[in-house]
Amino acid sequence: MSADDDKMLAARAAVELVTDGMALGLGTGSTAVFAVQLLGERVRDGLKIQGVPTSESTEKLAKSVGIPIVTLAQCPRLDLDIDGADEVDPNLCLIKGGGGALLREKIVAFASRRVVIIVDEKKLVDKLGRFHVPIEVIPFACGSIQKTIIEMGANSTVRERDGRVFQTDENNLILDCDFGLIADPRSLARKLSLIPGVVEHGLFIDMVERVIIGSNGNVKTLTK
Ligand code: A5P
Repeated sequence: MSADDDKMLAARAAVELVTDGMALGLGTGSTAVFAVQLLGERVRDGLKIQGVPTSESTEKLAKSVGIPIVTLAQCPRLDLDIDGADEVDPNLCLIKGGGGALLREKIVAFASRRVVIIVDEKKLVDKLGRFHVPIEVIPFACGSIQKTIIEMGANSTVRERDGRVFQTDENNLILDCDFGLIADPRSLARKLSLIPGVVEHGLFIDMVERVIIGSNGNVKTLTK
């Protein structure tokens, strides 16, 4: 079984939770892609849903597979959000943002009654932090935020993609921050949110109802 097979298994289990009439959050990343494709198959078979995509790439994919798209203005509360994650700890706290979509992902998760995370087993960790925490910042504040991160005892790099500075869907920058293993993710999340110019960070605390894990051909579920 490859990681992709396990991602697909987790996505399939999450998509089975979807019923007629639901408004869904559509996540971003390679695992969420499987979920959106599977949802598209069910839509072709007659399932009636609406989706709020968490990125421009997901919006493009969702449209291509026939999922009706709505905005949060049209549909401010969603029934279920299905998304991936970069790390998951035993308390179901997450690091997200490896794909750069953490801001819209967190907004959509917050707007959702249930958040279901789909991962392969490699994403499970005892403590968050080996994956560097992505922080979305407005460009004007980038230098001073990097200095603040250093003063907090961490290092950061401005994310690049294909040799160019990466810009988010909201035209912001991402700082990938190495805090080491994070003893208290809740406290770090609070501190980061207080820094002016930080638009959002990739620590998702107390947002998740369940994590569905594809693991060597089997599906496991973690709930709180
Ligand atoms: C996108 O910004 C991220 O939060 C993704 O959800 C996360 O990086 C997981 O992506 P994969 O499913 O590709 O690992």
